[in-house]
Amino acid sequence: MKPLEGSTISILGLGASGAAAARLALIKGGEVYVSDSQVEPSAAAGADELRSMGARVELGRHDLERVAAATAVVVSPGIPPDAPVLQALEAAGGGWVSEPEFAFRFLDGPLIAVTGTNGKTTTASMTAHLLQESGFEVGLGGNIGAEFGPPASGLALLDPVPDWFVVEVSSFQLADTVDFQPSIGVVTSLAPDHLDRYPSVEAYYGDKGRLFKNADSESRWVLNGDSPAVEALAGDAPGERFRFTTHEIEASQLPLETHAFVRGGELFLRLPETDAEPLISARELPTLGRHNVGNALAASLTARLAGSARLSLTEGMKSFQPLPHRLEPVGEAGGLRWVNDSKATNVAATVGALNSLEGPLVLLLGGKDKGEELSPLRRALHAGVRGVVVFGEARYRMAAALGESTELTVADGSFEYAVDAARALAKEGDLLLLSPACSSFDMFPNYQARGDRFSALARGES
Ligand code: UMA
Repeated sequence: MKPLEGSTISILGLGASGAAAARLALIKGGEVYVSDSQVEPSAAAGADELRSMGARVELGRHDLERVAAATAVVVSPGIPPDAPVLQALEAAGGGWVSEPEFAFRFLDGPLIAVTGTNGKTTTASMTAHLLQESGFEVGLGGNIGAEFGPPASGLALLDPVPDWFVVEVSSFQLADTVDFQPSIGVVTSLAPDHLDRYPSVEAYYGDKGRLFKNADSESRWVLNGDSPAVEALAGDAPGERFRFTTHEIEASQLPLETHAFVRGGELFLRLPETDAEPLISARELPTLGRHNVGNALAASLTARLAGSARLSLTEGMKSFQPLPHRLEPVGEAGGLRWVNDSKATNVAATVGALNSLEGPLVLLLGGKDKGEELSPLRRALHAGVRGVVVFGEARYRMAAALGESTELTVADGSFEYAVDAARALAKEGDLLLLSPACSSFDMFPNYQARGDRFSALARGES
């Protein structure tokens, strides 16, 4: 008998999560009702396939009676707890679970769950890559997005079952977990975020903290040792803690509870009762920036705990492909090191890039103006920033915000014209950084197209 035979499963939302959860529920024998408040949700194209598999799919409304009568309700992460359907369900005495919680019930192998405000996608991808390089079969997915892997429910259908599941989980997905229990849980960083959905930072951290809800003595936790907020999140949860720090630490001063660190520009691991193991020099990492050193330490520590050998970690780190459009080194045309950070579509992301890169660099800033407060950009301009070129719709407001804090060019022309202006400001060996702090829609269909154009110029294409 299939595990969900005789059960009715109601899936709220027909995006990537809803479609994957519905497939899983159908294959496991459940009677499935999928509903979405929109008439044309993002995965509407999959509705016919789900119907052909036996699901009842309703677009444009949720039938609360059906939802409330289900054995289990699976909610998509984009549906906030104050959505009318959840409010009504709560009022009717019903509960719901998140999509990764539902998937977890069918994951037939050990799970690494990676969360954190920043760095979770790179860390999850690198962990999966390092494990693969060590000969493990890995299923990578979750919040990470379709470009890199399926939702957790898609992983639950992998055949054969991989040696490890590596799942990126967001706070929205941790929110409605019950039994979710990773073998290894990773927290890359913690900072205020998503305050459009959460009433307070504490509420956001509260959902992140659910990673530790089912901790037991077998649990292993990889934690950012530089973040008191991460430490507080773990609290007194049971399990063994492994911490990484991006600070340079002298051998004599290395705290016992630090297991991944940097010494003399080199990344090291040191597991309990073993000597320190050198991995790779920070300069040899294919990823750029200080925060990516932290991500590499987190990923290598996690992969080591999951069974990777040291030598394969070193090889794996060298062969890791940086994620596209995120501080991605893309070429060296004109003696400059071109860095595509086109995914930085808001001020905070660009400030993060600047904090992470020492320079010398020339920054390309601009695009469609989202009306954000721009003063943090001015404060983030450090001594390594040789100059800034502002372009696109936001250029005049950017120029006004930066004032005379840097060598500034206002590019009144095309994207290519702006890139040429940046080249003119730069000196041999500089980083040419596209980290625009704006969306791309004034000049491109999306941030990927903007990054692709920049990468083509970096390769010397016209
Ligand atoms: N909807 C209803 N009823 C409502 C409100 C909304 O039916 O009352 C519907 C919407 O019309 C929509 C669906 O619910 O069709 C919501 O879908 P979704 O937003 O959950 O989208 P998915 O395609 O399932 O994508 C989600 C994650 N999106 C969000 O958390 C917002 C994806 O993360 C994730 O890759 C995917 O599940 C698979 O796990 C994206 C993301 O931006 C990449 N995540 C945030 C982040 O990383 O910061 C959290």
